[in-house]
Parts: sequence; C-alpha cells; structure tokens
Amino acid sequence: MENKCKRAYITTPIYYVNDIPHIGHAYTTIICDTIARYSRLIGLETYFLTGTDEHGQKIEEAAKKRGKSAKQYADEISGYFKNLWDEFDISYDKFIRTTDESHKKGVQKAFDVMYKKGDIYKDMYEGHYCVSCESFFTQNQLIENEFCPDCGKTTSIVKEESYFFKLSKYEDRLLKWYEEKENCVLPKGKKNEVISFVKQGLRDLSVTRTSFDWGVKLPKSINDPKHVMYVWLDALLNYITALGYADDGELMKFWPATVQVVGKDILRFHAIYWPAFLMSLDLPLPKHIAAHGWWTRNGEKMSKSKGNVVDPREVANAYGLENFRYFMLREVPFGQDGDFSQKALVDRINSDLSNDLGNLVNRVLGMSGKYFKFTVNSKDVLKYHKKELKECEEIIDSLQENIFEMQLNRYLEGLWKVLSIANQSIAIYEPWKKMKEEKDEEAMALVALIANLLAKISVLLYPVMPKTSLKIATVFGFDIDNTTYKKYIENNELLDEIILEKLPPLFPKIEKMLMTSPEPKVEPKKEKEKIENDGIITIEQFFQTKLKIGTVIEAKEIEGSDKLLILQVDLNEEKPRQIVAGIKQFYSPKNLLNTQICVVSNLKPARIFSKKSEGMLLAVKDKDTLTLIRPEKDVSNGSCVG
Ligand code: ME8
Repeated sequence: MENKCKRAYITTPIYYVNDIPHIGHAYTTIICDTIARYSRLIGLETYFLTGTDEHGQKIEEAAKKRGKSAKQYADEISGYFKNLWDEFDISYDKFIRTTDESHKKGVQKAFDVMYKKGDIYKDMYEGHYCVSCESFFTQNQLIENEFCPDCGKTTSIVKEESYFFKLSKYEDRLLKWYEEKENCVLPKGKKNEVISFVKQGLRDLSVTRTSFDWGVKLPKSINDPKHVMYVWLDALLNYITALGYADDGELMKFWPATVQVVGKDILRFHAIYWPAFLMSLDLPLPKHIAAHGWWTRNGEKMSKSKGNVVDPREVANAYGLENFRYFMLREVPFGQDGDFSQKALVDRINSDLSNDLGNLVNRVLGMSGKYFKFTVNSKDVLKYHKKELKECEEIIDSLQENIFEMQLNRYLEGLWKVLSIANQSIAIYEPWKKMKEEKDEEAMALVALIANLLAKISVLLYPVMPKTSLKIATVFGFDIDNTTYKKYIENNELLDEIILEKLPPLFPKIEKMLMTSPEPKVEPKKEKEKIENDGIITIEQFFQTKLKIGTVIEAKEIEGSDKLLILQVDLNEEKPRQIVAGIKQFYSPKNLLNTQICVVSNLKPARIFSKKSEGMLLAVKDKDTLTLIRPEKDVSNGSCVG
C-alpha cells in the first residue's frame, strides 16, 4: 500500500449470499478493517467498503432450494453478514448490496461505456460453466473432461447467445501494468502466477447470460431484454458504483483503490478481468490487489458441504473478538494458508497476549505502585535508556512498510520485538535492586522506559486490537487518535509526568478449550471414532491415511511457479503417479531424481496450478528449511509405511 497520497480506499470482496459467513470471510474483513483503522490513525482520509454479492445463478438456485424468492433470500443472508460485521465492530464506511438501485444503475452505465467503445460484441457462447465458481471453462481446462479445475464440482454445458468483452485486447496492457507496477499484485509469488496465466493468452469473456433471470438487465440503449449481466462483471463494478460511479459522485475522489484484499481463489477475476474493465472505462487501476491464503481445517478448505466450517461468532464469543483478530493476523503470513485449531489460538493468547503483553502492563503498574505511588516521570529515560529507546524507535520506524506490503504478521512480530526489549530491560536492570540501593532515579527511569514503550505499543496495536489498546492507553492517560499517533510515534515524544490508572488483568490465562463445537462435524456412524481430545486420534484413524514409498522417476519445474515442482513417482502401480509439490525452493529436480520419498497415496486428486496432482509427499518444515521424509535405506516401490 502506498502512503504518499492523503486518501485511502480499502475494499473487501463482496460476499456471496448463498451461505452464512465463516472465519474465512471474517479473516478478509478483519485484514481490511485493520488497514482502514491504520490509515485513519496515520491521518489519511479513509473509505472502507464491504458488502454482498447477490445476483447470479448460484444465488437463484440456493434461494429456490429453500423455497424463497432470490431477493427474499438475499435480504436474509445479506443482513446476516451486515449484523456480524456490526457485532464485530468492523469500521466500514459503506455496506454495498448488488441489488441496490444505485449499483445497478452504475453497472448499466459501465456496460454502456464499454459497448460504445466497441469493447463489447454479441456472439454465441459454447462451453462449460461452474455454477459454484460462477466461471466459464473450456473443455481442456476441466479435470477429467467434467469437473471444475477450481472447486472440483461438476460443470454444466452452456450454449447460448452472449455479449462478449474484448479481454484479449487488453493482454499487452495488462502485462505492461504487472511489469511497471511492482506491487500491483501481492504477494509476488501470486503475481507471477497471474502473469503466466495472461501470457498463455486471454480469450474474450462472456459477460451476459440468457438462461436465467436473476441479474442486472442490460442498459435500455442496447434493448436486449433477455440478457442479464454475468455476475462477475456486475460484482467487480461494485468497487466504483459504491463511490457513486453512476452519477459521477463526489466519493469518486477515492478512486483508485489503495488496496483491494481478496482470497487467492478470486485473484484471477481481480488481477485480470477487473483491471481490463477499468482500462476499458478509462479509469485508473487500483494500487494494490492483495490475495491472502485460505483458512483450512485439517488441510481442507472450509465449506458447508464438508461440514468443516468454523463460525467466527462462536470463536469470538469463546475467546474474545480482539484475541481472535490478533490470532488471525499473527498466525499466518499473508498469502499463505493457515489451519485453524483452538490449540494454536489458545497458545497465542496465553503466550503472546497474556505472558508478553498483559504481564508487562501488570508489571509497570506493580512497580510504579510499589515504588512511586503510581507516578511515572520520563525525565531520566534518555539519560539511562537511550540505547533501548532508540532500538525500539528504529523497529517501529520500519513497521509502516510491513503494513503497506500487507505483512501484518511481520508488523505484529515487530511490535512483539519491542515488548521483548521491554521485558528484557526489567530483567537486566532489576529495578527492585536499584530501590534497595537507593538509586530511585534509575528505578524510575526504567519504569518510565517501560511505560513509554507500552504507550507506543498501545497506539500501534490499535488497528488490530482497538478496545484493548484503548484500555492500555488509559493507564497512561491518553486517547488513541491521529494526534497521539503523531506525538508518540512520529515525533517520538515521551509521556508527561502522569499517575498511572489501574487496570484489571487484560488477558486471563486460558486453561482449556472453550468452544463447544471445535472439530469438523463427524458423521454419526463414525461417532465412536470421534476425536476425543484435541489432536488425539485412534489407530484406525491413523491408518485411514495410506502412506507409501516410491521413487521419483521424473522431476520438472512448472513454468511461472516459484514454488512448485511436478514429479512422476513410481509406486509400483500401473502407471507413475503425478504429484505437484511446493518444494522448488528447497530441492532441485536433478537432486530428486531416483531418490525415494514418502507419499500419501489415497489423497483425493486435486488440480494445482492447472496440473493434476495425485498424492502428497511428506516433508518436515523446520524454521526456513524443508526436509523430505525418506526411508533410511532403499525399499521396494509401493511399500506401505506403518
Ligand atoms: O468469491 N479462507 O464470494 P465468496 C480464507 N462474491 N478466506 C476465505 C475462505 C477461506 N476458507 N473462504 C472464503 C466471492 N474466503 C465473490 C466475490 S468480489 C467482486 C466477488 C474469503 O463469498 C475470500 O476472501 O465466495 C474470498 O475471496 C471471499 O471470502 C469471498 O468469498
């Protein structure tokens, strides 16, 4: 995210109303809320948009199944999303619905502009359609000629008259954009995937449908009432219709967006179609399209049909909303997938929040209370602790870059480095000894150092944990806003003499798992095999995974991927297994050839980077390295592990 301009426009994807929100949706929204709060804190005029995506075949079908009209159903689920974000104190400025009249008017205007420009033409569409992804595919993109390469569901054949958008026309301009604007798509690995997709050649995009009705009609000027707009054209345009595109509204001053956060599943739509539409409309392109990874359960993407979704409300009720926010942003580097477990959440609360942060607040209160009747005076901090203070200021100075590159986990790690310097300083300078030796001035300087570091942390933690940070700031007698940001962070001013305000412990330790439905739902017939304690499985459950040893007989790089290799593995079956594995940064194809590896052989085949993958290899991740699991000495291919 660039911070040179005075404005920030932050958007979430608009969520489909075919299902209620889960922690994946909450994650996207919490990331955006954090960036929006940060932007306001540092003084940018900020507009934060979220909303719901309500048209299309998928919603029409979901409503029908429940015996409701599409609008009735959309009202219900859209309300559910909005209520949840309100309950979660999400600081959005507008909640857009694609059924809003102003949105529909804006979409029609955009269609008209593109049409008049000659970027839209009428033809016949013949191909495959995945209703779940609302995506078109050609025959050779499908898995086994039938299944969607993105979600694995069955596709249907579509043959109908359609208007097409000249996507192919924008291929070169898109490639130029990716080349010239280094951070236009984040993270960089994902950007490379987008570039290689575009380089394979773009086909014109069907942007209207005639086989159902639940969508925005074409503009009257075109006079073709049997067509409704393709839901992705309708949906993507929300980012400008929300600003009043239909009537050249004043809010259009916020365009182009500063950062548009999306899940990796919908990056293609945002990093290819969306900028091409904008080029056609002669509008500037967003500064950053940033794609995050998925939250999974036991390695599988969450979905209602798999019964493995986690309800964000349940997590927040059990563990506290702000603890949950902290966990999501700290646990997973932006762009990577993260597996949700209560244990990981509890560990973060007990160790980072309770031990590192909460205890430090208690200690500063305890020390200042015991030695100085809660008074803190900063006048000697620089005399005794210049080194610690400067070190922390330097760390803090580098943090802005992390936010602007969407590395919220690094941002939090930076804050925790400051906490660790504060905690270590107490151990090193032992203020209790100073008091015994009647060196009160030195003891006060140490207590004041800690108070000042905590004051800075409270300001910078505010975008992630607003209420908690405000409570910490009250201890030191200030409110968190742009004025105090400037004072304590930009200008590095020290606290005036203050009397600390007491605060009950912020993060009581959590002794047991608190959610009542923590695990993916288990089918009733398998009830006796249910996981009884967090992480404990039965031997039968273990042996459901078939681990086999095989020899790598071919290994190649995949063009356009920084991470993946494609392997052919001999498992002593009719033909070698093809496995796509994310090990390129650690193993070269040459070094893998003719070596044995351990493979999960009964994994459902998946499509990775458009290649079929028929298993998974086992490896150990340790810090920044990855080591393959192999037999100690050669064994026959196909041998079972266990
Ligand atoms: O795709 N982990 O809507 P959507 C992390 N309407 N994030 C997840 C997730 C998971 N398991 N599941 C969903 C659509 N998300 C379109 C968008 S925008 C013009 C139109 C997040 O409800 C992720 O950000 O299926 C995903 O992109 C978003 O929810 C929307 O999902």
